[in-house]
Formats: sequence, structure tokens, C-alpha cells
Amino acid sequence: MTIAIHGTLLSPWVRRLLAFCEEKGVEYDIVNVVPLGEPDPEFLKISPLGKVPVLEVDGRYLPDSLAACSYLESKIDSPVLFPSDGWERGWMLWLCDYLGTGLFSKVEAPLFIQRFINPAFLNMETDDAVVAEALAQMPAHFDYLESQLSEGKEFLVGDALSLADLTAGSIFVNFCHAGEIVNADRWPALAAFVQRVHARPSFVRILEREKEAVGAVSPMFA
Ligand SMILES: N[C@@H](CCC(=O)N[C@@H](CS)C(=O)NCC(=O)O)C(=O)O
Repeated sequence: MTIAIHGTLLSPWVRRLLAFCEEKGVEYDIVNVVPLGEPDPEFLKISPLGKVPVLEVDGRYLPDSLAACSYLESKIDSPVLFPSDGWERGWMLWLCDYLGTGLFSKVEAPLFIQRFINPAFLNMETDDAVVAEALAQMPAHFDYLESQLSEGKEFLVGDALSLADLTAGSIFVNFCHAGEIVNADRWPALAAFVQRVHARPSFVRILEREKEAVGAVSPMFA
């Protein structure tokens, strides 16, 4: 199986697919695609929505990270990253959706775009009103995630690593690029969880690569 991942290291969706491959021990190449501005018509042929990542496997293309992880899960048994228990798998899919449409869209994407992408890559100023709105929404999302990690739970779903943990860990990298950290006094379980995921060998490898690419402009690597 020859695998390539098309996308940019800074995308949380690309990063969760990279983390998934790292955890599964899958080798892959990265084809750099930065989805800013008008998409290249050639790229639209493999990703009709113009989004990254795209998983390329032996000349076939899957243009979505959840679809890509689901495919890889079906091909590579170990470690199991989609729980086999039906309820837990359903709960993992819910959490992945929640993390994307809730935490990422409402809090972390606005912070990341305003504080990181705008000044570093687009020569645009940070819109303080957008940042304030994102920060106002943040506590409710962190409260929810803290509740999911109550009673000393190590992982978001069941008692093993799953795609939900990799998704959350990936989104929190963008949060760090935006100059934020989880306040451990208020959300101790969440803060410890984020540290644990970022300390996994999969994330360490990914973050080393990311540091080489954006170390100079990210407070995460200061
Ligand atoms: N559900 C998709 C979301 C991918 C996504 O939104 N990617 C962003 C980068 S973080 C993108 O490519 N945006 C470009 C655009 O929307 O034109 C997945 O998980 O792969």
C-alpha cells in the first residue's frame, strides 16, 4: 500500500490523519497543499470541496480525514482506534463531530485564524472582536470536555486511545499556535489530557516536523 497525504501540517484535520497513520505505524509521504485562495482546478479533481486532507492510496483518493481514518482502520487491525463496541464507536463519532463543529469552529479556528494565520501569512490584522467572541464561548466547551474526562479517565472514549483523542489533541495544537493554553486550575483533567496526547510519540514526531515548518512564528515553540 503506497500512501500519500495531501495537505498542510497546520490543518487540524491533516494532523489528525497524520497522527492516525503514526499510531498505526503506516508509512506515508506528504504532498504539500495549502488551501488558501482559489483552489487549483487540478486539486478540485481529487477534492471537490477544495479541502485538505486528501488520502491517496495506490492512486485512489479519499478527500476527508474521517473517511480516510475509517478506511485505514479497516485495513490495519492494530492498534484499534475505532472502538469495537457499538456504543463506544457511536460516542467516538459524536465526539469527533462535536470537536469539529463545536470546539474547533466556535473557539479554536477563529483564534487560530485571527492570531496566527492573519498576521503570519496573510499580512492582515487580528480582529479583536472575533477573538473576544471565541474566548467568550471557550469555557462552555472546556467544561464539556472536562466532564468527559471525569473520574481520572485517561481517554475520551472507553479505556483506550481512539480517533477522538487524536482529534482533540490535534485541535489543541492550533489552540497553542494561537497563543493559548488550557488553564489547569480551572480544567485540570483537560489540561493533563492535552499534555498526555501531545507527549505521545506520534504527536512528538508530528510536532517536530511542524516546528521545523513554523517554529519561528508559533508561540507553541517559543
Ligand atoms: N471534514 C473535513 C474538513 C477539512 C477542512 O475543513 N479542511 C480545511 C483546512 S483546516 C480546508 O481545507 N479548508 C479550505 C476550504 O474550506 O476551502 C475533514 O475532516 O477532512
